[in-house]
Amino acid sequence: MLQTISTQPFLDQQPGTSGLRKKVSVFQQPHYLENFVQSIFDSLKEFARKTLVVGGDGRYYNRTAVQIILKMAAANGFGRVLVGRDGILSTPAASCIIRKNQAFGGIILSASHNPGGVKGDFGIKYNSGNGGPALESLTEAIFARSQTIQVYKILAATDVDLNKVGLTKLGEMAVEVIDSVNDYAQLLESLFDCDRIRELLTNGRFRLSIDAMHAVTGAYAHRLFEQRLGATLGTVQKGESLEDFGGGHPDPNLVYAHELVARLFGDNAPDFGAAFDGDGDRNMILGRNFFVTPSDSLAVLAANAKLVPAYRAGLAGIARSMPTSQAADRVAAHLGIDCYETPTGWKYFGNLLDAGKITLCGEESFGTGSNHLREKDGVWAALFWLNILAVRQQSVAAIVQEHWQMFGRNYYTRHDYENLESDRAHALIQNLQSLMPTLRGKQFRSYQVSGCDDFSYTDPVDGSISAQQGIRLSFTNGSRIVFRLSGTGTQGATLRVYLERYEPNAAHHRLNPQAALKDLIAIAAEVAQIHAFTARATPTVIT
Ligand code: VG1
Ligand code: CO
Repeated sequence: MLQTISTQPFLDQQPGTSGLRKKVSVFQQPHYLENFVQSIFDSLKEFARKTLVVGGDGRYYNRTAVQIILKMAAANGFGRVLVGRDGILSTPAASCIIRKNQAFGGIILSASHNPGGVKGDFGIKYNSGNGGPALESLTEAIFARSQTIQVYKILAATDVDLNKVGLTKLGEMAVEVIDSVNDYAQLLESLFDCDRIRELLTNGRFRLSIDAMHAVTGAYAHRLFEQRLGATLGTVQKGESLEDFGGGHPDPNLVYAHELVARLFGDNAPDFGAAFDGDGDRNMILGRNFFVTPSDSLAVLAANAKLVPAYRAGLAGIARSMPTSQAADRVAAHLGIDCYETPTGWKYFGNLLDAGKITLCGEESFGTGSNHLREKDGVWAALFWLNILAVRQQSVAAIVQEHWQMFGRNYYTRHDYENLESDRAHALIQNLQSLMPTLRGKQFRSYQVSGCDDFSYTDPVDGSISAQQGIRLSFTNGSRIVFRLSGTGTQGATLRVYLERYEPNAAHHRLNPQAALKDLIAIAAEVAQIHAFTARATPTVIT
């Protein structure tokens, strides 16, 4: 039975960098999720009888939310929903399913790398028919709608059984429960030289270690690395997906993936390690005793793309988010292709990918991807690296060091000050904005400021403008400091400070990045008065 339920707007439903993310308890308020879902549907046009994809990273509240969304999709007139078994789809798998089935769009339930569980975070976002996150114009329309919403539509029906693959009906709407892994695994296998990767993984010498962090990639990693590519059982650690990620913080970086880091930097370390985040779109790449920064990873993948069957014909172009290091720019210049600089967030790559202007893209925040999907893709990045290793038969460290010799090294680090009082964080940014016009030409230690601006992006495909995307401080020697506030947190504010220095001389390529960037770190603190504004002596996370 179709029900039209009266409701009142919640005023805080503004999507951030990647959808609406809040504490689980916020989503559990009566009507909260329903309001947002109806706001999505009200902002879309002509979807009657079309196909919607639904799935999430399996965190607490995923099951409840999926059932609500199915009943609302039926009540709003979708013809068919494709839903992952048990409501599970990694973010890249959801993107794959939308594209493969030419669906109208999809709803992805995830708060990505944020902790899960009853006390953790939950999130929801809409992806369009290209498989990518909704563009800003749409997320703004959804937010505007959420502020005036009066009613939502839902079918009164019993829950759909999502345990088994197969077809059922919900009112007039078909519900197809699909295997969460198949199509995605097939797509990835079509991109890489799987025979060579299999040879590498089964030669008895090479050792691989994957950390799924008790999040969504467990099933995907078991299937691909162990079952399909022959890695020994046990290669995938923490492969069991848990609603609270085992109490962990499923963020694949040096701080939160410390067990994998300990393994790769310990005695008898494996040759290659990778970890993925809550929803499977982020990756961290490690070699034996070696950490590959995400910015370097993008550059190395681009420089070696021709070793991978799917990219053998070469790259159309590369894009990176603005705070990502300029290592990829050097590869693009070398290859004679364009390099685009976009605001933070994967949605800004979509138009460039759709228009065929780029083939690879990436972010410093452990995100790498290509035109095979419209989301970043953790497992894809690990396979790309394995393909390169299988062909080049060198260690990760040797490949990256050779890369630096050829292109120079972009020393890079990000300092996060998490959970700040929101007013303090905004005051710091406002202060920087007011300083901007005065900084040009100023000398700090051996660094002279060549420019300072608040990054504004004009999309080269649709001409849309996104302003105030982060304050950039550039220096005459090519170094940069970027300041911006996170748009994915659910508590207080997080200040991110991104630091980068270019070092052409190979004799100076073996420094610890924190030491190599010491002066810039001090300049950032001085210019932005970080300690005064945040009342913090040190960052909470350094990556
Ligand atoms: C962060 C990252 C950004 C990434 C976004 C979503 O955003 O910095 O690069 O695209 O998370 O990633 P912010 O606004 O907190 O800096 V995910 O894996 O959370 O979907
Ligand atoms: Co993620």
